[in-house]
Amino acid sequence: MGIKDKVMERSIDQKAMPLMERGIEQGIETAWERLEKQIPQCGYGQLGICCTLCAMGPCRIDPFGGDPKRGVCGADADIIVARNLLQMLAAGAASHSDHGREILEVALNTALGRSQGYKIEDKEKLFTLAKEYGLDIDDDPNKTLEKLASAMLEEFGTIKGNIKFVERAPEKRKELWKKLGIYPRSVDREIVEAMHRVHMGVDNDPTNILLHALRTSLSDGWGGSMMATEVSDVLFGTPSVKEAFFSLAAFKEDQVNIVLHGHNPVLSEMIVAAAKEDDMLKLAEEKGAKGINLVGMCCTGNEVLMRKGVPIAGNALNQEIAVITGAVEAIVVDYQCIYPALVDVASCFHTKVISTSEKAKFKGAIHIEFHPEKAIDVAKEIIKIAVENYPNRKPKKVFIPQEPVKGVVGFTVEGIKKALGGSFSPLIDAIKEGKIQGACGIVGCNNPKIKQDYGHVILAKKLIENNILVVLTGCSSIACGKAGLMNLEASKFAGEGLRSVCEALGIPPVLHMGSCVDCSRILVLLSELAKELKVDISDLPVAGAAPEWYSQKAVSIGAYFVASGVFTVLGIPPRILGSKTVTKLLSEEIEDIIGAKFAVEPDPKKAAELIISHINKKRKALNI
Ligand code: SF4
Ligand code: MSK
Repeated sequence: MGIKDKVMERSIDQKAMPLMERGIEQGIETAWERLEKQIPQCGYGQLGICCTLCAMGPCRIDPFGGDPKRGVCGADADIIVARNLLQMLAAGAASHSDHGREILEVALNTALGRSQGYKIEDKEKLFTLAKEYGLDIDDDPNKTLEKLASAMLEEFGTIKGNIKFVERAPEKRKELWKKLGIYPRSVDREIVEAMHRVHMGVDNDPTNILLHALRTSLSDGWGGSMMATEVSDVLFGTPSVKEAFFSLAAFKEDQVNIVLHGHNPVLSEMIVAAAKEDDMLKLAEEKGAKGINLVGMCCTGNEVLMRKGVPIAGNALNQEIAVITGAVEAIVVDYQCIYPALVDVASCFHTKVISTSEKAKFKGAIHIEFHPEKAIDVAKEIIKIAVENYPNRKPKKVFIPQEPVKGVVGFTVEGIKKALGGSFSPLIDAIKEGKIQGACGIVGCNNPKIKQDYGHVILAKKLIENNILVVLTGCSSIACGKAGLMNLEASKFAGEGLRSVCEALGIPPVLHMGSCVDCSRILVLLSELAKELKVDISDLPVAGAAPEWYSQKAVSIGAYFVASGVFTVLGIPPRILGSKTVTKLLSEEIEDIIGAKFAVEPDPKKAAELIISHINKKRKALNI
């Protein structure tokens, strides 16, 4: 197969393709080459029937019903599959929630005057949250922030037995969670208990294991992630609707290019602030650059895109390709979704990889540790390294695609409500009238097993064509942004009803709602709509999808969507097919228990059909 054909098999990202070709020509190994070297991947692993939990193993189960039927301890396929799934989910819930805890720690340090460069950007939200937590509002907002951050931090290990934000769910849903014994108690507790249950000889009932998986995911979605989103809004500002630029064309030939990659906005926000300061700009000028160009990647990119309008280069599979532009002076990483191989690709160019979190170090990277009390100093130190690296750029190696793709981003629950004139009634009316048939949250990652962005973009196009409003987070939103679906003109791809609503409101038919932790915004939106209609979330004509997911966090997101009552379609099969019991439970029986289920459909056109028929079913049940 020729290089062009190979690239077209790998991605639909037009701006990335010429760079991918260059990478192949230059023999630079990326995720696609590494996947090829892994083929065939282990069949036991894919089915989830390999257990490495204890030193009596590793054990594997015969997928055809022969021997071995059990591991050394006696665990069968059902136990092994359920435990593996719970362990994967717990890592995802922990990642989101630990991110949330760090935001709260920065908030607390800011309130106590112990941080550098941070301030309260959204006082109104601070006061609203404080009231929700039953706290008094002080004359000094920092006092209120101190109390709020402390109250939230306490909920990570609280003994009071519940997480405040969970109360935002509709009554019927909460009652169901209580009845099933999966009302999340505290963030850390559910994750620690998950790790306890997967220890050899603890939870050996697959249904019981999966119920705890749902509870753990709820402590993420309605707990750790929601706290991360809300307090990031307080500290850095609640996003507002703004123009945005997507794709690898966001790099600039005559400026110092710095990529902000990972998930947590605490340092990247300070880099955004510091890059505007005179001393940094002067240094760039001294080094022959016309400025400092910050460009986002993955969810750190989404955070600074939504709040500060920083252009975004791409999603997970673009991270290595970005370096191949030869125009990246530094790629600054915090944590999650950062390929360790990034350092190897960077070594082919002048690019410096700078790690910043004490919990996420990379062999071969420069480590400059972030601490909130000297955040601006750290940000400047990092920018300085990048600027000083600018003269090392080799012009012959530089290739930057032209013209970033324009779009509109910055949609929050508050923002959507405001755009609708202060209440969700117009949206509900449009749904009742059938102008909008329903809504779908498309979330999650890239995975080289699926043509990059194809799953996200084709699914989104099919849904809007059928008058289904699409809301997006994470890499999915970046995929649709790069494909031009966030442009106001993208309404032309929407069905007549949805198009008329979008044109009247001046919004695109697919709405960027933020980073992975901001899936919590989707939960709040669903809850508000359900309350307005006086129904449960599971009654709404809505669905979720993760067409190209790869990460443990996506397992947690998918589980809290389903546990919250949202039918969810996955484009990549989870590693559960080695157990008929677990597969049947999650794809069929769970619907009678929790009001929603999972489906697996790698073809986005067929996934759209599943979602459309689900939404029709829900509309019918609601008599609309
Ligand atoms: Fe094998 Fe059981 Fe140990 Fe897993 S927990 S590795 S199945 S002995
Ligand atoms: S960055 S979790 S690859 S969405 Fe949030 Fe993208 Fe998935 Fe990471």
